[in-house]
Amino acid sequence: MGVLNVTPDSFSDGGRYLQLDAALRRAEAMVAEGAALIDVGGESTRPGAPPVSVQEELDRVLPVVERLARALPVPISVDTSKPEVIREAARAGADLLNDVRALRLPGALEAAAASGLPVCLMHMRGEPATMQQEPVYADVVAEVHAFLAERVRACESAGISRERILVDPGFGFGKTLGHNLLLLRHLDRFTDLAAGVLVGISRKSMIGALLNAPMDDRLSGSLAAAVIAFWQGANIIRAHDVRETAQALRVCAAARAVS
Ligand code: 9MG
Repeated sequence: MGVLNVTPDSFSDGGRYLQLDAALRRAEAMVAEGAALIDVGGESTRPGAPPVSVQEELDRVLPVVERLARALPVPISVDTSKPEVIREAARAGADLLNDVRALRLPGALEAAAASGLPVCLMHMRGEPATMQQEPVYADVVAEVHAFLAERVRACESAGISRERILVDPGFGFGKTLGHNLLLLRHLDRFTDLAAGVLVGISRKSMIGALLNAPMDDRLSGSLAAAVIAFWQGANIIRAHDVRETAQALRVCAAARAVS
């Protein structure tokens, strides 16, 4: 899954039309590099990132989703928590809803169920602004698993069947480095919950902390984490460096295919 951020700082070269072209070019490049899915997001989930209004998120995301859905041969995922964006993105041609709040905002579950689209439910402790303030768990793997199991049940009650659900432990979302490592080490425990497991570890601060490396020097660490996640049962890896990630995963898949 290639990451396509459509926040103002991601394509800063002019007005919305130029940004649309730039977003399409970036998405096409990721598909050429091996992305099987493109994740479009209009609101940053980085710690401390400012919230975005519904209208602003719609304005950022919808034209891109419409354009990519027509132009690309791969499914388009939309990274959003807002019911209004879920509804409009589905109309615009989105194929997957990726929600870091696991459809907990009022109306989000109903909007997702009505869309008929598959969903990715991610675990996050707190909100992006505060989530990294000393998160505490007695047993992070058990607690994240229980949270995701509850959200899967909520989806099923709302009419979203298990075959349409992916789960994601939410690396870096309200977790210390130790919590993230435990989740990675025991990722296979999450494969019993739904149709698949999605993870996003690419360039995250856990890689930076382990390697003492800035954002632009986290490729090797991100690839190591992607390989571990894949080997532990992850089906979809959300990544910025698509070419390198796809190559690493092809090697893993080949090794797993032989007996
Ligand atoms: C939007 N976004 C940022 N990080 C993410 C992650 O780790 N997983 C998912 N599903 N979405 C993410």
